[in-house]
Amino acid sequence: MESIAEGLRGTADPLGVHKGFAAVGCAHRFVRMSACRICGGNLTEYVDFGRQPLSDAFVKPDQTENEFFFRLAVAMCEACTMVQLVEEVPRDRMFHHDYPYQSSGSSVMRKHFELVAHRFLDSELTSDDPFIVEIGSNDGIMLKAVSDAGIKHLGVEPSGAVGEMARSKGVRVRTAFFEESTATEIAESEGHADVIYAANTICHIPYLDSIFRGVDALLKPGGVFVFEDPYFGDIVEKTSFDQIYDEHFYLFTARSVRAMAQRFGFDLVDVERLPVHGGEVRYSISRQGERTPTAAVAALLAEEDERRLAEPATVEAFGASVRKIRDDLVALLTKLKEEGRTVAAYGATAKSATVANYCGLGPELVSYVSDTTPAKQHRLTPGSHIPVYPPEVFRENYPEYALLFAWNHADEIMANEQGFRDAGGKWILYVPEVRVV
Ligand code: JHZ
Ligand code: SAH
Ligand code: ZN
Repeated sequence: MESIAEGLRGTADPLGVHKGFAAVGCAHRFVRMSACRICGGNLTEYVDFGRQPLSDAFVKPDQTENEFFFRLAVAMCEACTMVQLVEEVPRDRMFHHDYPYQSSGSSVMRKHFELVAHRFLDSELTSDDPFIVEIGSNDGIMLKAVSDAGIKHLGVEPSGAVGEMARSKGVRVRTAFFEESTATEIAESEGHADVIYAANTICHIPYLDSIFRGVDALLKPGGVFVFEDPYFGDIVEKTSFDQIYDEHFYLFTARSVRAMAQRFGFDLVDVERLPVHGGEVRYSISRQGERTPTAAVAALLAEEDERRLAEPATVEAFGASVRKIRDDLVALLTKLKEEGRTVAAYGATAKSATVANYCGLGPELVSYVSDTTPAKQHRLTPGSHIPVYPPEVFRENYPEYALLFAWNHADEIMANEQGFRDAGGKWILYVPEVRVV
């Protein structure tokens, strides 16, 4: 894989046809990379976003020299259909003591995770010694309610600063990456878990074989492994290509998750579509034969077949829609600049790294990004070097246009920023298409 990946580095047309490689045994416009990270099957590359920085590496203004870049491109496995990145960023470059993303920055997400906690408390924790483990517990957004209910729990979270925030809310956290050895240690020292839960974390972990062995070591008989992540079906439907960045190594479908679960000795027993983060699916997984899959599993698999979600033509069409959004967005922002309009952005999201770097946006087109996260403020966005300021800067002097990078939180943000609208401000959205509202 490395040699082909190297060969494509610095391509002039990142999303275009790699003509030099078109003869690699296929009729489609793709390059065949080597092996699927899940099953070892052949990978077919479809969409290439070119050179990209770490999406959450907000840089100090005097430290722009040493940024890390990698080639961001998406491939699909010809055997198990898992959609995945072709280059893996080492985990400790992304998730370290100062990892800046704080889950609790959105009131909608706080409510979402409180409901998740209560669902487990109400219907999954039926054993004598209930125990829930969360992988990627971040600032404790979900486990806080479990802790408040007095239920035994443990968050496994490698990023130190957010782990500390969780501890300050009364949540127990082990600062570590979850993998087979961590799970075995937890099982030995704390006992086995009724529920292992992860939100927006499993798709971040390339080594899922180790994760499943760890789940097997840690889960009680009859226990359940539940995870929710961005759904490739929504990404294709909405052309939300900004869900593709370093941290999102996998883009799951029910089909690919079921194949993965079966490969590792588990069954996919339930799926639930979720509206959060632009569209996700919550997958429930149990050891093979322990639970009966719900009708929702069969229904989502059938829907994916009907939509031809795993067909090369679908993924190629997605690539074409991505290029259209890029062209439309660049044209709009260029026009606004020529007209002398003021344009800022809202939400220094990880997602926006792909938008800004793929579309070539910088401070000349978007003067700053407003964001509530202290660890991002007064830094520059990765690769694109747009300054990040606290929302007071936005409110004290509204721009004429605001590019909504946190479009997944649109309802919450637009309600909180009614003053911007009242002052004549307009939002720019680019998912599912570029428009001004
Ligand atoms: P938000 C991160 O993605 C990274 P991002 C990660 N890979 C992932 O999967 C998801 O989270 C879960 C700010 N904000 O949630 C806070 C305001 O300023 O879309 C955040 O910086 N005002 C783990 O970064 C950003 O916007 C507000 O009112 O794409 C939102 O980031 C609100 C609501 C948010 O995730
Ligand atoms: N569950 C929260 C946080 C998502 S952010 C939410 O949905 O909002 C992803 C989190 O996973 C980060 O805090 C990151 O540090 C953590 N993480 C990344 N790799 C991990 C691993 N191997 N084990 C446990 N946590 C991990
Ligand atoms: Zn595969």
